Amino acid sequence: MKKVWQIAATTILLGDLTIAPMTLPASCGCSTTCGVTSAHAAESQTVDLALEGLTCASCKFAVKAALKRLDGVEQVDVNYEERKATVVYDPEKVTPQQLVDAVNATGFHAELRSSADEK
Ligand SMILES: [Cu+2]
Repeated sequence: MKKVWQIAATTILLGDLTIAPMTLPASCGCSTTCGVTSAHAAESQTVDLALEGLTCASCKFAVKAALKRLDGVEQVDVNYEERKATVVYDPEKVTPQQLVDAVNATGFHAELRSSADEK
């Protein structure tokens, strides 16, 4: 009976890993903090962008589309009233500066806002 439970636990653990355990340490830059068993899908970060140039409520869809087009962007929320975009992204694929550049390329203006101390 005990053995059955152990097998089940091992299966669940492997199921959480999106990258094979063998390849993880090589591509992982944070082995000291996360260890090999942590799933790297959970490493997403959130950043807030202050937006300028939005003239109507539908401008936010243009900003949102520009951000979503980037590889590594997982979630985008644009708040027209607050002139703010909240972006969940994979820091291994895209940088906050690239997010800003993508918005600026559409004709709007974005600036990084520190969201770390708002948590
Ligand atoms: Cu508009």
